[in-house]
Amino acid sequence: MGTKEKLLSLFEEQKGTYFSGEEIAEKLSVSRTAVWKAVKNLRSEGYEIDAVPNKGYCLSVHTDILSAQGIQKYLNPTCGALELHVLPEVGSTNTLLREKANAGAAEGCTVIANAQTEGRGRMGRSFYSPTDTGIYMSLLLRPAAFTPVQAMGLTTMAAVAACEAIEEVSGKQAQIKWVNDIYMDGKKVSGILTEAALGLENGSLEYVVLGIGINVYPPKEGFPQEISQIAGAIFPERQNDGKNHLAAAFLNHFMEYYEGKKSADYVEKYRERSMVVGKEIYVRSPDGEKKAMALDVDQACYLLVRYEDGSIERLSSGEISIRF
Ligand code: BT5
Repeated sequence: MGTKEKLLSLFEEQKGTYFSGEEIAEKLSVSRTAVWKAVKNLRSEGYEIDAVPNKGYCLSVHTDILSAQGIQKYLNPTCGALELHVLPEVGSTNTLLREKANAGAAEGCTVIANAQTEGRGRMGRSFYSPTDTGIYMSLLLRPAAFTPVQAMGLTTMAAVAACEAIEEVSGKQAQIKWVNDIYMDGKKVSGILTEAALGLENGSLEYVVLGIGINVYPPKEGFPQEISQIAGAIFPERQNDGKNHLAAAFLNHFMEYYEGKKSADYVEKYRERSMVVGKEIYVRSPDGEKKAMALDVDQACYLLVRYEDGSIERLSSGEISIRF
């Protein structure tokens, strides 16, 4: 770690606390000039650092920039093996992590970006990922003992973990629209994209890249028109550590399920938060839309629906819509 990174750790650990230049130099075992340069570099990256004569330097509690140091301070020991790579902007964190996985990256490698230029959704759709207001994160998993079918449960775990993280940090209730969309107050605030790589010879699971995008704050110019009726943000305005805390809370909750440290019944928790069960929905297929009643989400996270002609179908994936 360079001086700038070490200084950021110190500041993030004790946000709002003043440290004299001398104290910092001593703690980091560097010269005062090096401290001054690191402060200057952090400021150029957008960190609000107050400097007061006789008091020293202090990172403002209003600073909310995604960083490994800022996330690390909220992580539980279950996340000990995660290796965080936080970048200002990437095409897609899922694409970058798949490249890393193909090159041999270990389980726990996590790519987090402040913005994406080619954020991806399911089935070739895009995920709007503007700078500074959201979290775009991908986590590499190599669940050796999982079958590809069991790996489908990872999306369910992630959806529950995302709701729990949002509820922990915002104090507000989040809901899940089957399969993988997280809603608050009728607006989509998060989406999950799980991609698996299978071995060519035996079809075994090589790795899973679990990607999640979270709209933490409303984008500065608002959401683009195409999604302005659908998309929402968790907080109306900036919070102290909103993004770093939320990113860590998601990793904490997810890793507890993944490592089996928390009740295995994440499916029950998924059901409790389902916004479709008991509602009239429309099931989309290449032939058009069909009206149905969503009856239940079963143990394998399939959606049970009853059509108007009384027939029942068990959907494993696909598209549904709800008319509010
Ligand atoms: C998803 O797809 O919602 C999964 C999104 C996953 C994004 C993460 S970010 C980190 C990682 N890297 C990636 O490249 N991707 C993952 P889907 O269910 O197909 O929903 C896509 C649809 O949601 C779009 O067609 C829009 O209607 C809507 N949408 C796009 N951007 C949105 C946003 N920021 N917030 C809410 N809705 C959005």
